[in-house]
Amino acid sequence: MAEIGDRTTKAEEGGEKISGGHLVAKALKNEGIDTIFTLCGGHIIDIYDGCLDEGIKIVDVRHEQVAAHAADGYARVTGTPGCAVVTAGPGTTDAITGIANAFRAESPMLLIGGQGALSQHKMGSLQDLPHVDILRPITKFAATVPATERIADMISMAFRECYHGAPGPSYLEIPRDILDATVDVRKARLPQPGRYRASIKSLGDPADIEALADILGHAKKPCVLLGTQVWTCRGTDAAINFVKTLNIPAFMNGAGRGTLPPGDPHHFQQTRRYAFDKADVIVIVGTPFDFRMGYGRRLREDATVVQIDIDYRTIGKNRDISLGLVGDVGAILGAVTQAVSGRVNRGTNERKPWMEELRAEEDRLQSDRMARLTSDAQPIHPLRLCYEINEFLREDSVYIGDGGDIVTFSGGVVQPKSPGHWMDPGPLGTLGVGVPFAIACKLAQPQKEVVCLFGDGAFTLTGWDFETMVRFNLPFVGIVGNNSAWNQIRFGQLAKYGRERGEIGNKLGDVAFDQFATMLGGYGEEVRDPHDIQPALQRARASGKPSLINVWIDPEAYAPGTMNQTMYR
Ligand SMILES: Cc1ncc(C[n+]2csc(CCOP(=O)(O)OP(=O)(O)O)c2C)c(N)n1
Ligand SMILES: [Mg+2]
Repeated sequence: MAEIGDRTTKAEEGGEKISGGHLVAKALKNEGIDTIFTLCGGHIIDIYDGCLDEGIKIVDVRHEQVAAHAADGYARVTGTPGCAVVTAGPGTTDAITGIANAFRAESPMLLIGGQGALSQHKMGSLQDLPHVDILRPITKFAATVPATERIADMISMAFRECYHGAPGPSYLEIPRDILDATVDVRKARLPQPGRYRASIKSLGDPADIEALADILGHAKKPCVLLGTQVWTCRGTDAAINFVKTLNIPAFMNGAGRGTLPPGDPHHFQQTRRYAFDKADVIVIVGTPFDFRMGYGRRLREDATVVQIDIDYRTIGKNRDISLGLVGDVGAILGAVTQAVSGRVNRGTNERKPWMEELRAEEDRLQSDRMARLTSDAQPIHPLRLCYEINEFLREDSVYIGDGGDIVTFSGGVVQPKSPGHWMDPGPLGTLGVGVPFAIACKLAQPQKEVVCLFGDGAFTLTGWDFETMVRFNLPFVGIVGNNSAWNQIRFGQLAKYGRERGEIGNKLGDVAFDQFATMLGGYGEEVRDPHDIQPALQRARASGKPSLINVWIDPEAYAPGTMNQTMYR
């Protein structure tokens, strides 16, 4: 009888044999992957068998979109690429939203998909679709594995491509007969760990490092925006050193949030527009001039604008710049800081008035909104909910935002306390990332707390995988800002079409998400009085279970960002 455990077998003619699924698992392990996210299908089961042998954890979810988002999230949290494995046809099309999200968010991951047998190519096999053609525009690499011997080789290729410029997803389709076949181990190319791709920590042009050191040394009113790539490149320490050595006020966005903790003298949040309007030098690090930046139009016209990015295609896009540097943003910031020492650096003393000016404005804006943040109104004002969540967060709490208006509100209020502790979908604006990100986050770092704020609409897109969190024992604090509507869209419709015609296609039922949580074996509570928010959150934390606190919020309150609707412009 064949032994379960190691399915590589000695064939009678001598050579050791290995099946395609086991080659997949070996290649994943060589890349440092310890977990795959998947939903089963007959086309891919040999991969599971290989994962058992290699000790790779199999996290089986209820929808392939969740598998793909979780792989994206896992990559963001761990710094190694994520991996989702899905079956052919609908399994693959279900995963597409997750791949698209990772593509726009510059998140490295591999999607492995099943396909009908090569021997039945284009004959109409079950679940056959042109997956590679479908995936190509939203991946950095998409290909079919043509032979079992090439499986591990092509996986290494796919990972290499994930790191071409800004990171992103790759896709590999493995036909069923190619995956299930066994081949002579000696004939299969099996790239060895650490030997099939190189470091991409490039510094760019050394002359540009000197030029930037010069610009910054002489700047009177500089500011810096630390974007997502600061975290992607794990450039946090370099960024902090840069900001402190040069005494530059810093704003943070995306995964760059938390680079500096709230309360740090260089941490600014409310005054970004003010600073972009007044600064003489603006350094944009690892974030594109897209809709979140008003396509670069909100920067003072005559300011010296410097852009640092891993992707050459982002530099100077939508707005002319004074200087661009392409490379690893952490490495570049480190080099610039070093280049500044021994040069003119107005930082320490001469920028004091500029820092004070910004701080005074920051304090003024904060006190202006304090009344709304602490409002006792019922129904609960969304700002009050966000305020309470911010108070609730600990240093180790990873905050995930998944929703429309309620998450826009939270963007101005919730401040992660440490680097890498903020997760949002990124520029694709995908609703439904919350549960999959929470799964990935808690699996990757069980010692940390995960706090996720959902819109009531967003939660339902992937909410059934709350059950996966129960099944895998992944406690987290979930909060649903429940306004029984797709409110961010509803606002725009009401503004455009009025009350009578504006409430079409955007209202939802009053769903008891707390009961949904308890039904699935989690912890649930509902909250109507603002004073009950904090105690309910504390009880959710203490429950040690996946939880949903269903907070009924005012459907007639809208975030300023929603009212400006800049995301569509
Ligand atoms: C997958 C997906 N579908 C649709 C949208 C468009 N959209 C953006 S915000 C929004 C409303 C979100 O509603 P909810 O999650 O309840 O949050 P709320 O705005 O009510 O606070 C919608 C439908 C989107 N961004 N992503
Ligand atoms: Mg809603």
